[in-house]
Order: sequence, then C-alpha cells, then structure tokens
Amino acid sequence: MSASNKPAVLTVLPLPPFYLEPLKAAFTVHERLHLTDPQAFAKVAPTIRGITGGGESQVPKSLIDQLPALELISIFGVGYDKVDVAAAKARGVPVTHTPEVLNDEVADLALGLMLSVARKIPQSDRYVKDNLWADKGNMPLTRKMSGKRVGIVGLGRIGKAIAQRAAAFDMKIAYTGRNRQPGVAHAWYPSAKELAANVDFLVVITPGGEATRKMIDREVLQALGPEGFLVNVARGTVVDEQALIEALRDRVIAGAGLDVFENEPHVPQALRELDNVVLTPHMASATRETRQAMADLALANLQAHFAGQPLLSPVPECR
Ligand code: NAP
Ligand code: 8YV
Repeated sequence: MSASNKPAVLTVLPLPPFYLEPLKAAFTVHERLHLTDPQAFAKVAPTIRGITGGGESQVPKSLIDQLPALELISIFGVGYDKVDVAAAKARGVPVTHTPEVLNDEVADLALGLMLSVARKIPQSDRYVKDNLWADKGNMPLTRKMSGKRVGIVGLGRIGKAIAQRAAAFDMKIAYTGRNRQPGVAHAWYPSAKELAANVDFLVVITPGGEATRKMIDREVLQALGPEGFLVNVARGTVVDEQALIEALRDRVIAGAGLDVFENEPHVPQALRELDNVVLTPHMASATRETRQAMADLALANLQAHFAGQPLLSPVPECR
C-alpha cells in the first residue's frame, strides 16, 4: 500500500519499536501529535481512522469528537478504563484490547510481589549488597507464604491464573466479585471487606474505572489486619492510596506489594519511604515475550478492521 492510501492512525502513548515499526509499515502513523503539536494535529485530524495506545491510554470523548473519520480504537493492553467506550460506541466506533495473552505474566508478578513482600526479598538483596550481613549478622525473620489464605479481588482471566499459581503454594483460595461464579469451588465473599477479614494475602486484580474506585479503603485494610499483606496489580485507582500509606505506616496491615499507583509515574514520597512495601513500575506484563504478543494482537485488530474482517478481541461492550 502506498503512503497516500494507508489508513491514518493516531498513537496516544509512546509505543515500543516492535509495535511501532510494523504499525508504520501498514499505516500512516501520527505519533501523539494531539499532545506534541496541536496545530499539526488539527490539520490531520479529519484523516485519522484509527487510534492505538496502551492500557493506561487516555481516550476521552473530547479526542473522539475531534476525529470525524475515526473507525477503531485498538488498545495494546487488557485494561481500557481511560477510554470513553460509551462515547466511542455512540459514534459506532468499536474498541479492542489484548486479553488472555498477558494472563501468565501478570499472575507471575502478583505471586512475585506476594513472595517479595512476605519474605522481604528486595530488602534482603540490599542487606547483602550493603554488607550488613557481615556487619550486623542475620536479618530479622520474615513471614511464610506457603499454606496461607489468599483472597482474590476479581477472579477473572488473570485472577484465575493467580489462583492456579497460589494452589501450587498450597494456599487456601477465596475471592470476591460482583457475583459468585458458577462452577468455581473457592469460597466467595460478597465484599472486599468480608474477604479481607478472612485472608492473609489480599490480591487486587479487577478493572479500574469508576465502579472500582477506592474499593480497597480504610475499612478493608483494617479488616485485613496487622498480619495481612495487600498486593495490587490492577489499577492504582482501586486502592485508596492515602489510606494505604497510613495503614502501612501505622502497621494496620503488615505490608504491600504494588505494581500500580493513583498518579503514575508519580509515586508519593510517603509510600516510597516505607520499609514494608515492595514497589514495581507498572510492569506486570512487561516481558519481551508478552509485550510482543500484545503488540501482535493490537496490530491484528487494526489490520482485521481495515481488511473488512471481524475484530479478534473487541471489549465486552462492543461485542
Ligand atoms: P477480567 O477477566 O474481566 O476480570 C475482571 C474481574 O474483576 C472479574 O472476575 C470480575 O468479576 C471482577 N470485577 C469487575 N468489576 C468489578 C466490580 N465493580 N467489583 C468487583 N469485582 C469486579 O479482566 P482481566 O483480564 O483479569 O484483567 C483485570 C484487570 O487487570 C485489567 O482490567 C487491568 O486493569 C489490570 N491489569 C493490570 C496489569 C498491570 O500491568 N499491572 C496488566 C494487565 C491487566 P465479576 O464480573 O463477577 O464482578
Ligand atoms: C500495560 C496493562 O501496562 O494490560 C493492561 O491493562 O496495564 C498493561 O499490560 C499496558 O497495556 C502497556 O501500555
């Protein structure tokens, strides 16, 4: 296809080369022009037929309204909580995402954070590297994970992959969600608070957005209690970050492992200074293998649409 008849696509987040390069081969790509050069963007806006970006991408109604030729929004990620799906649907624009291909990776990191915070793996690493082992002797004892109780907030695709791994650690599994799931043998609790009161590890893996905003609040953290650990690999918005900082500081809970934050990439100093947290920079899906699989699926959705073929993975609201 020549440059002139390649469909025009706007990117809304910096994309890795293994996605950007094949994207540029198939489409005329305007890289974040709406953010970097509004005048140039205004000129090309009427030609833009596709949007692509990551799971953290902002696609508000105001952007959709500026693109009269828009036909598809393809998200390189499973979460799409910052995409105004209702506005897109109202314009007849479907939204796609990349479910399933990242389940293993995100579940692996969730278990990694559980082990890291309970066994203090990052702190132990620093202890040896700072030569404190030789200077001060053994580190204080840590906490056991195998055989403990884990509560999964959101037993969906990734939640089930977390449960599968927790079972290999002989953990007792329970969950919460809006509904008890038929055919799932794990104990179900109707709220995060009731679940928290009955587990040692609370792992959050729901979608973000208004429906789950601050679902893990002060009361849930109190219910988890001073022996309990929180792990969040969902979205920062699902946890009341200020309440969490206070709960960690005052030892209302034992510790937390966090991959996501309210105002990424800015993480409050009060959280960064605590010794009972393990923090990672929203990298649960960030391996070469999985990001490649996500890129392939995001690109395949764009290609399918512009070839007049069915979409591979539309979001549930657009099926
Ligand atoms: P999924 O299959 O749709 O599972 C979501 C689960 O959350 C379902 O079990 C659902 O159960 C529950 N849920 C939804 N809304 C809820 C609510 N209002 N209250 C309580 N439970 C609710 O999604 P997934 O593929 O597992 O992905 C989950 C999320 O993980 C994504 O949306 C994304 O935000 C996050 N994620 C983060 C990373 C990262 O890098 N850290 C990577 C990938 C994904 P019910 O329907 O029964 O309520
Ligand atoms: C990535 C994610 O951070 O899939 C999601 O919902 O949050 C992550 O996999 C993201 O999609 C890459 O930008």
